[in-house]
Amino acid sequence: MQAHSIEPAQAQARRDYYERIDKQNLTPLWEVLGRLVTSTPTSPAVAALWRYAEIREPLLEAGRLISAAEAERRVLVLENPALRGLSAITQSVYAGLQLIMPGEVAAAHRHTQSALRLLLEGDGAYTAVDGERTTMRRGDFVLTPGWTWHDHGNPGKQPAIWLDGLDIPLVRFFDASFSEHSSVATQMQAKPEGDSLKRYGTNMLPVDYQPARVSPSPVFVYPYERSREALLGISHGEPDPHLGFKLRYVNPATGGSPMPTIGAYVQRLPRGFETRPYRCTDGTVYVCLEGSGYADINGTTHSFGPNDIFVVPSWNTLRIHATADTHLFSFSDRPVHQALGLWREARE
Ligand code: GTQ
Repeated sequence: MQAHSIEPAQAQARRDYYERIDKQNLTPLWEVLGRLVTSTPTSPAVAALWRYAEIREPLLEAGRLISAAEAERRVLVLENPALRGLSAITQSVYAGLQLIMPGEVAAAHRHTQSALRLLLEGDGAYTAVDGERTTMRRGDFVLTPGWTWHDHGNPGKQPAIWLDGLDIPLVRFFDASFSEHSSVATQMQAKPEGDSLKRYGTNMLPVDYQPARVSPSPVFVYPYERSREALLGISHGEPDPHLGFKLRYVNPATGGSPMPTIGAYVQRLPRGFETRPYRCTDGTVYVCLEGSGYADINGTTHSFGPNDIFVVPSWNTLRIHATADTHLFSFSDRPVHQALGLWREARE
């Protein structure tokens, strides 16, 4: 509402009126319109960074306080400091750090929420999706698409820690959560490990395969070894001034995002490179896989190193200064913005 000057009597009459209609669950739009329809996004989320070195010990402590079996999923949720209590790192996206101790399993279940994993430490743990196991190594990006059965385990000797990314807040917004437990803790291995990667992840598809219109990737793992090789292979010539050398993970059968609600990306910033100011509507979670640097988010600088995680809310201005050759994994709800015609970016 524009600032019109009004008589005190008129102001009082309006207040009385608001009070009367309030009892009927009515409210005047003209008092709130400016806050509803903003000229640019005004996310209540704030930028934040979690230093791996500072959260690793508390996470391992959880390993002594509660078993994976008791917890079902032993996870510390990374809550946006401005959205405490909502289990959300942005308005639409959830992130957490999951710990599985040697010999433990996290029992099979499925839910409509889509999930990704990014292994940070403890090579040798696995995630099984619909009867196929994937052994994870650091930096591997693993999918558990909505409504797929999944369980995790750690046959190794070291604690396994990975980043979980889910669309929990988005599914909550749509009131569309369904879940169920499996009758078995650990799924039968219906297929040999690597089966889906061979069928769908080598620039070929099963001859009669037809992806559904909205379908997650049939590939459940994007090994870091391959993504890393791709990044190194394209790192010649001039990096994009805003993004460096950046690739997006795709559903190889459609070219779309790995899962309908979650997009994922990996980028390389050469040592000394400084990105130009960049904004986009998809609030994004970043994880440093290699290197180090400074993320300047809306004018506040956060230093980061390996395994550190930071969040850049919608329409915050991001600049990254790499102080070593740096690889950043990131994920967001960009596919949803794009499907709904809402996605925007601005490059200065
Ligand atoms: O591993 O299935 O961080 O269901 C949150 C919910 C992980 C999982 C989370 C989950 C999972």
